[in-house]
Amino acid sequence: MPLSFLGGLFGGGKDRNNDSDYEDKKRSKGAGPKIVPLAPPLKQGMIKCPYCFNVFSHDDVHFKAMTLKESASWGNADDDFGVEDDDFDPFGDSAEKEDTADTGDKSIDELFEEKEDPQFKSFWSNFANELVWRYANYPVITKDDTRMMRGTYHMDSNGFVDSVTDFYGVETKERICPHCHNPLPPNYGKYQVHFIATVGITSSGKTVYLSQLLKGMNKYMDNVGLVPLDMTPVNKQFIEEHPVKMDVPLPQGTVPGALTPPLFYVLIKGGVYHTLVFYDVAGESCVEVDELNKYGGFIRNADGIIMILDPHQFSLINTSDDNVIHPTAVIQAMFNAFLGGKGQGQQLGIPLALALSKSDTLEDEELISPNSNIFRDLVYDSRRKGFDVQQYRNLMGEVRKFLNGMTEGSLTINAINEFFANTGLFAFSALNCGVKVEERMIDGEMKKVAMPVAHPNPRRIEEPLLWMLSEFGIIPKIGQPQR
Ligand SMILES: Nc1nc2c(ncn2[C@@H]2O[C@H](COP(=O)(O)OP(=O)(O)OP(=O)(O)O)[C@@H](O)[C@H]2O)c(=O)[nH]1
Ligand SMILES: [Mg+2]
Ligand SMILES: [Zn+2]
Repeated sequence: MPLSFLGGLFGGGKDRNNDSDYEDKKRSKGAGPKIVPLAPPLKQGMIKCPYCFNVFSHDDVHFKAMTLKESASWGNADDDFGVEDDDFDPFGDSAEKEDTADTGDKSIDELFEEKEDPQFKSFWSNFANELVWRYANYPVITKDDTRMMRGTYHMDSNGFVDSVTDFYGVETKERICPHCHNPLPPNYGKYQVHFIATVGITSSGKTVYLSQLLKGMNKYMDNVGLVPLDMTPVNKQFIEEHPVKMDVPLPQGTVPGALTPPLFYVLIKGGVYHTLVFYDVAGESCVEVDELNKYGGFIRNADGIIMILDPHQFSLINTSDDNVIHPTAVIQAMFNAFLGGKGQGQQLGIPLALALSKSDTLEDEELISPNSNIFRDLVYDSRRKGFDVQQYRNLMGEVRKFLNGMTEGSLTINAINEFFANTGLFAFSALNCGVKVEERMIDGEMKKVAMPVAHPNPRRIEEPLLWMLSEFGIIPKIGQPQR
């Protein structure tokens, strides 16, 4: 079915290889490195799974049925397979489970019994966790097995497959990837999707950054003329599970080997819709070879990378000679993840934002003036909404000067410019307040926990994302605002 009517919903993605004169990017001229082009936007109606990254047509999705039939092997009729009714449904958009009439057709009933989903199980067997999803073991409907459904897949008013009615007359909107059977949020795949991976070594500040960014998303997007929509309750859950509040312990590090479920937003501007997907990759997974094999897909498929660097990582490198991970190792590892070690003479075209975290801790740093833009909030102009190039240029110059003042910092800048054709330099504080460390009993063990000593008030936290959105062509780049 032609999907031309989806046209207006897709963003007019621009040529992201364009050059401009303010970013810290290396120009590739003449015999310079070959820039690996950005993946072209998918054809309308094609979907890239946010978990396994396979690409398939919107009408090839599978569904989780909302009808369950009692199975002899799974206990009595009241047994909801360990799933409580009020259990969290991260991707919920479905009709409630209904008691359906007994058709007397045993073979059909059997198809609607709850059972382990091998594709879902196999995907999550690679990770230290499994998605908590109430429909994980519900029956799967595919268009190839017409016994399980009435008629054919239903489409929404844009011609996009969104639901199906099962054999018993119960409708489901729980779309799943036909390859890994992970849930696709409502409308996922309908608009152009941009994947953003947040990388950096352990404790660099990725999770605190994402939690604060998500918390302020409405404000940050409104400032640049975008309307953001949460696609799933997962975003809210992520903020709740990673609290950043006065006197509340900050998140403990992300469990190595675990996959944090992707975070989804729809951004709307002038009737054009885009989908953003954020990934919080655990620190270890950004450098260790075995881990990279597992997580490589999340980096390889990124349309943009936010690399977070704790500025104290540099002093740690200078004062310790054991297993400290150099920032250049992360940059190299990402480059290898993209090109499988065949990257000689090439540069990646995707935007890479190198962002110094915890800028509040730089306030006594002698390499940085107390009047630096690093310690100033972004100022917005309500008449011209977009990514402010002038304010960014001022900041970027200062971040570069700071980094170039240290050998490791200057190596880091050289490395990003060597491997990435389009880079930006940023600095933010997710807390902008002091942190106290205390011993607390957690899960029967005494652990050190850090707690903000005042109400956290992030500074310039949105700037790397706004730069990226301007690189994606979602918001314009604007000059100096009138003050
Ligand atoms: N002063 C200050 N400390 C911060 C800031 N952001 C994070 N931190 C500290 O850094 C610690 C680690 O932050 P996380 O966000 O958990 O780090 P991570 O990169 O997700 O680490 P992994 O999950 O282990 O990869 C926090 O517990 C805080 O103590 C900040 O903006 N300012
Ligand atoms: Mg983390
Ligand atoms: Zn998949």
